[in-house]
Amino acid sequence: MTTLTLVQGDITRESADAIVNAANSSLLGGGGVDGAIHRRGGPAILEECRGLRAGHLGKGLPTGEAVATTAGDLDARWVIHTVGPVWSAEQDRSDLLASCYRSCLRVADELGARTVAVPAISTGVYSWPMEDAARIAVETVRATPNAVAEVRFVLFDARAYAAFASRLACSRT
Ligand code: AR6
Repeated sequence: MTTLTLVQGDITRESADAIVNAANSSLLGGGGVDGAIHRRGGPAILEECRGLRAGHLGKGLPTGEAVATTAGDLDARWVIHTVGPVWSAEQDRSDLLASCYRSCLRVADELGARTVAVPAISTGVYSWPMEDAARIAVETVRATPNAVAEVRFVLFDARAYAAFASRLACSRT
């Protein structure tokens, strides 16, 4: 049984078996969580990402999928990189966002990670509305069978924390 927990803060300060990165398909870095992870995690993460791009991920990591690398200097064993969908008002991309969480849990299981810290994927640069993203995140983790003991959502600000807290409360009833 997976326990879902919430903390407000910077995900790069967390201690966990695996830390999820809200990456882009290039796996070569960016802003937001991605920038922070590469800054604090150091060059070993980027080096391994480059290796993935030179190998089986030559075209990049598709949206909704996930892949693990070392966590470098972070207080974790692995970073699990996933690529969220860009929010679209015209097209329902919810399943791709749900797929990010499912893929991360599958990779975490394969690694044997027991604690996983996860950001609110797609809610920054990719503009997904926070309440809807929280609903998808919580529902998907609850509905996905896995061996992870704790999925810890790490929310950057009070608004994101409140959205996840209210969704977590809903799904308990
Ligand atoms: N710790 C926890 N949450 C954070 C942190 C942090 N250090 N920094 C930002 N957030 P984003 P996306 C929150 O933009 O929307 C990058 O350039 C942020 O407030 O990191 O999936 C990638 O390379 C927001 O709620 O990810 C991609 O190109 C959430 O984390 C693109 O952004 C996600 O924001 C991915 O965009």
